[in-house]
Amino acid sequence: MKKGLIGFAVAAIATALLAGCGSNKAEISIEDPVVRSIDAMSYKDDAGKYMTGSFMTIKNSGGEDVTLVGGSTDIADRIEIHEVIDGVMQPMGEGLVIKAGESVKLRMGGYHVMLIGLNKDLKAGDEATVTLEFSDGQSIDYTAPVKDIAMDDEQYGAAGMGDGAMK
Ligand SMILES: [Cu+2]
Repeated sequence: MKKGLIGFAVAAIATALLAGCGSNKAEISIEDPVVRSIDAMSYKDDAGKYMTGSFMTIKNSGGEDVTLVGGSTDIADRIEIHEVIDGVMQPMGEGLVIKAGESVKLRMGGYHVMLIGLNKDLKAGDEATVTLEFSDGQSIDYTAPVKDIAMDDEQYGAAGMGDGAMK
């Protein structure tokens, strides 16, 4: 009987906690962000401007799904949200959904934030600040270290964005 009461109390507290953080909005956090350093030999797009990817885990600890729809940064003309399908990267027209209570990992060869038309060199050891915009109107800034990230077997963007890009 006593055990049952304690169990009930624990369940009630857990419910209260869930109700508290599971408010009916998205609560977004950015974890372990990085920006890939650029290699002047291989990272030109068709316009002759540099681009690179940014990777991180986006966590939504709130009670509503939210969609990453875009962003901006001082160091590039524009930002796109990309995915890689069959080795080809392409913009996600609908954005990237982060479900309530879940995390989505952005990584080489998968979802990523693309910084297009870089206006400066990005070398390992630099930092880059990026603002991400979400469907509910929130925008979140993050400052990420720039790192050398090797190509992996996933052939990130090997055939993407036209000839000569992201090889
Ligand atoms: Cu991309």
